[in-house]
Amino acid sequence: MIDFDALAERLDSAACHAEPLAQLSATRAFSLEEAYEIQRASMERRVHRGETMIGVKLGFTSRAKMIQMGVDSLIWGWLTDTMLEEDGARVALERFIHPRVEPEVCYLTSRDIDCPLTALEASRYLEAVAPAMEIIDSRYRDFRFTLEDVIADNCSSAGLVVGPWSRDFAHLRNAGVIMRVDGRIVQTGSTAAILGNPLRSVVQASRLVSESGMVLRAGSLIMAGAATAAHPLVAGTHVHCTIAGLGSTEFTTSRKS
Ligand code: OOG
Ligand code: MG
Repeated sequence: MIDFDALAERLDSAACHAEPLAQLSATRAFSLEEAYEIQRASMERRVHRGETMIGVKLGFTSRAKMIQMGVDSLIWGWLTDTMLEEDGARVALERFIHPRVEPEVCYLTSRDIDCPLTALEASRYLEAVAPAMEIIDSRYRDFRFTLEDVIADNCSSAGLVVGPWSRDFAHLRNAGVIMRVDGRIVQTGSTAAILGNPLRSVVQASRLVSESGMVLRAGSLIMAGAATAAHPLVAGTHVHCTIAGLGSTEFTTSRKS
């Protein structure tokens, strides 16, 4: 039997102390189902500490991300309140191990989701959409992992910044995405890179959450997954992401102390 709590504790402690650890799968292989059990146990630790669940994130919804990380399946994890940064925030990097940033689309739900939705239904469960960036930070050494490892590690979730909300869902099918660091373009792409249309991430989130017997409460965030590969985050820089027709979001990283 796998001791889910013990493995969750190791990942949680790596996150709390910003200390990388070896891939869990190097010691003992485990299945995808077991990986989600470890993820769930690590989320329970966070909730026990007082963190609140604010939504879910999808990962590997774009080819660019799958290629960058060498994996080929959609994954999902949880977002908590301590991960959320204000738009325009100054983000301290000390709490991360080797953070990266990636441009995303974030949805806000208007109703509880407890069953798989079709694309047509999905938009009726949405309140708003916003340009966003995710800060990912693998707890594994060298940012290297198997699919099972990264799922256990709550899909590298570490932070997110969400821009202004709007209700313009339709044109997001193929909107240009530009991410800049200190004014220099570091990634460009299209929201079409996210499952062909980021609304499909809502469909997938509804399926994954309901299949695991959970409910995504009204007012939750759904991070649709990165439109491009991720970019390393360094101290003392300004990071800006624009999605055509939707708006932009930004943050700065504090200088090394
Ligand atoms: C896993 C998380 C993937 C995305 O948007 O595709 C992800 C990772 O790359 O470490 O968040
Ligand atoms: Mg992401």
